Amino acid sequence: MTATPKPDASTDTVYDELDALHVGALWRHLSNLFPAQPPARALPVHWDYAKLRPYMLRFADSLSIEEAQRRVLMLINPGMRDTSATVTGLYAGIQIILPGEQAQAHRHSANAFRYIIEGSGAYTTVAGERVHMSPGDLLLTPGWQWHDHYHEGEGPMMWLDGLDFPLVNSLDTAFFELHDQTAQKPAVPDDLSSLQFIHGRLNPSWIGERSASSPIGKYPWAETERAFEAIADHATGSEIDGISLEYTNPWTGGPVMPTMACRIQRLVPGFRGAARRHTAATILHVVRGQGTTVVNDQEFHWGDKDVLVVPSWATYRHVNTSRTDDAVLFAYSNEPVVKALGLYREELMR
Ligand code: GTQ
Repeated sequence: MTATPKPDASTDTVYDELDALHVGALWRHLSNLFPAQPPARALPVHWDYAKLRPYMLRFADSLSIEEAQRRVLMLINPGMRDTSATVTGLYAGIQIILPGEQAQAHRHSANAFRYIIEGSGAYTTVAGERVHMSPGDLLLTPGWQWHDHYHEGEGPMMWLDGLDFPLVNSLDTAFFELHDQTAQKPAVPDDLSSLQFIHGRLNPSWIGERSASSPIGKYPWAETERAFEAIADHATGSEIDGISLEYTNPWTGGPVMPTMACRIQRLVPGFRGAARRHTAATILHVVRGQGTTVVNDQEFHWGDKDVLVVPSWATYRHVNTSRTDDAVLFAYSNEPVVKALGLYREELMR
């Protein structure tokens, strides 16, 4: 007895009929939906700051801050154009503001920070606190806090914006509001949160409210430098990331925001890092120095102020190519999200 042959599913219209019913057949999607390893959606990318800077200045000349609201060039990963992400869950942009310009007050549910690249004399007002900016400072704007920027100094001021909007948007949790005033009125003394909280392990005990994000408006470069100088060459640091220090939330000792961890890394002259991969996605900004980062066998040669992306599960290692000068990298990642969800894995490559 011969078995009746099954109808050839691929030649009839059954899948179109299912599609119209909003139904899919798992057997046709199994390997896409359950890849053996994280698919490389985000590509490793390097942005040369020297190439971007002329465009920043050109738009500063030709586009008013009122028109733009924020004058920012977005660093978009070629593998993630549909979401304007720089890497999974994260975004980086370069913002420029000129003397006398006021960037409109607004707020959004996405968390944000700024890492100051060049210029002086601007401040951002975050929830009524004016936070003054200098190169190397890290400024936080946790989700839903009003923020606006003003430049009262001279010359253009530029900084790196880091936001988690690709994650927030993917969760359909994005909200946005314009303030009814262009600029917020100061409600507390300038830089109050940094003055109160920055002193090592001394927290102000009278402040009872514990926020999910760090209450510190600014982690000044002077403090970062003081830490590096104190550690000096007494410690060798991590074999992968060098003398890597994490900016912390004083309430928890953990990451500065629930979705983003921020670090600063000093790679000593001639540093050759060990190779590793992990499931956190990282964005690196070169504070100063020259080096090479090898990502999945692709070599990226970086210099002052460049930006570089290391996607999830990409193998990477850092080299400081100078024999005389330190390299300093500012790094942020989605590690807190990946760890909170139990999805963190790492592997040291030997
Ligand atoms: O400065 O508030 O790069 O709201 C993207 C969104 C900067 C800002 C960005 C923003 C800002």
